[in-house]
Amino acid sequence: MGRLIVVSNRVATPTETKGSAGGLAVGVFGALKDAGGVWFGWSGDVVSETVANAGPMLEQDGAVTFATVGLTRKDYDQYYRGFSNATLWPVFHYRNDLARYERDEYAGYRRVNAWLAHKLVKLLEPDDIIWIHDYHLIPFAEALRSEGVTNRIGFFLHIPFPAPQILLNIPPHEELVKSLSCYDLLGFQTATDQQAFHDYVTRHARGTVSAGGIVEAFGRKLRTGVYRIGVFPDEIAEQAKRYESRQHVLELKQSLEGRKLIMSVDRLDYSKGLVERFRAFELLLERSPEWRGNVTLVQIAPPTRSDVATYQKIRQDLEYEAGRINGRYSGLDYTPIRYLNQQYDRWKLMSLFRESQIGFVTPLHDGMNLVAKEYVAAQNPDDPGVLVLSIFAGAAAELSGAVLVNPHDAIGMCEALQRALQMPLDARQRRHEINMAALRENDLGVWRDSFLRDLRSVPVRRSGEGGGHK
Ligand code: ADQ
Repeated sequence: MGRLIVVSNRVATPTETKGSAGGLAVGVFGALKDAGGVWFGWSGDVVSETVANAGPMLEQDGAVTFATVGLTRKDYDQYYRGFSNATLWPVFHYRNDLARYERDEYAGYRRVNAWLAHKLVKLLEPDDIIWIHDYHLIPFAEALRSEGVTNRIGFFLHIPFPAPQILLNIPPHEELVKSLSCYDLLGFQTATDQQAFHDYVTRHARGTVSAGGIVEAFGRKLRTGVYRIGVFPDEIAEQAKRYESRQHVLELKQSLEGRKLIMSVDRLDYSKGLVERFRAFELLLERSPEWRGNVTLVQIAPPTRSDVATYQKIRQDLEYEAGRINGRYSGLDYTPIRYLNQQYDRWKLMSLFRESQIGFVTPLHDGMNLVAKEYVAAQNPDDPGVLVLSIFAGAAAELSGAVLVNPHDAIGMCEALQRALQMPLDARQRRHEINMAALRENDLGVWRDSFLRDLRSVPVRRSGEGGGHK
């Protein structure tokens, strides 16, 4: 079996892959350790041109090499802050209104992909398989192919793939899909995302799709599949239980003074439906005075991409809403919304989930949403909380034990909160069992192993087939 090469925008450090690191880092690192290989990508540092060109920096941990490069300010601005996060991210989350398109940023995006691919070529061996992650790196395989690389290359998209009419908003949409067709295997989070890609291929690229997700387009043949990213539910359950008697949990319990607790945790991002969530909670207090003083919403949302203008705006909006609602319903000893802009230790978060009666997860669009899965896994089976989940999270397709909501329907969300707050124990336990069974059947290991199994089964190219293949 050949080595595994993983490429992602950011590379976890060897320490982050152990202990309490989040889903992807643990999942991918597990596969890297088994097969041996390289994890390649951006270090997260903005550096001078000389330093950037001197890379990659190599760090060895057993059979795994961590290979990282720094980005220059211009590359960071055009590739990361620009085309990736101000064009692709909003459009792929159906927010054309927040997207911008700048030709020079797109050129920078392609340039950085080509530069990164060139750096990786030197580290490759003939029978390596290569797994590229996410929207920052769509042109990566095309760049590798143009350097003559014939290895098997797979791509997993962590975020939604938009319906064709939405994708058309990005002027070079055809080039992007053409770049995607240079992979051997394309993985999506849900059947809806896969279908959206197929629709583009058949309606806008004169391509064909046949059984088993075989796509022919732009003179190339590739395979698509659905691989739902998961968590390791039993590990989360165990750690959440282990942490439940720690100081932070005791302090939280004491401060709630017997009030019910609704928990929400997200990166501070406009795709996560935070403003809609706050308004639904406000409506609960407005329409059901009996809950005033008796229920608290804890929203944990550390800022991300804070140098992108749209992220500064969502932060301001949310601060305004939290202040407004708290001004309206606080008492001397009661604050309805506790809004915390902080990163928390993973196991600490899980133990807080375990203390709460509701996990309130309401994205407007989300590839999967691991927080929803973590919330379920962290519950105490003897007295589980209820997951109130947006129909627009990929996770909604699997978690049929959740109370599903449309985040654009404030009254509907408010009613769902009421229902969840009053749900009897046996109904909560039944829903929890259904959700846990789904998480166990499709855990993080299944996601990783099925993607890699399918990638390994793709017929290998002959040399000379690197550029366009058929
Ligand atoms: P994200 O948009 O980051 O991921 P999500 O899937 O919820 O969304 O993952 C966030 C992770 O960060 C979770 O593991 C969560 O526990 C952790 N996290 C969030 N806030 C935290 C905090 N304050 N402190 C510590 N940890 C925190 C993208 C896509 C998703 C897709 C994932 C994985 O947008 O749709 O599910 O990738 O494919």
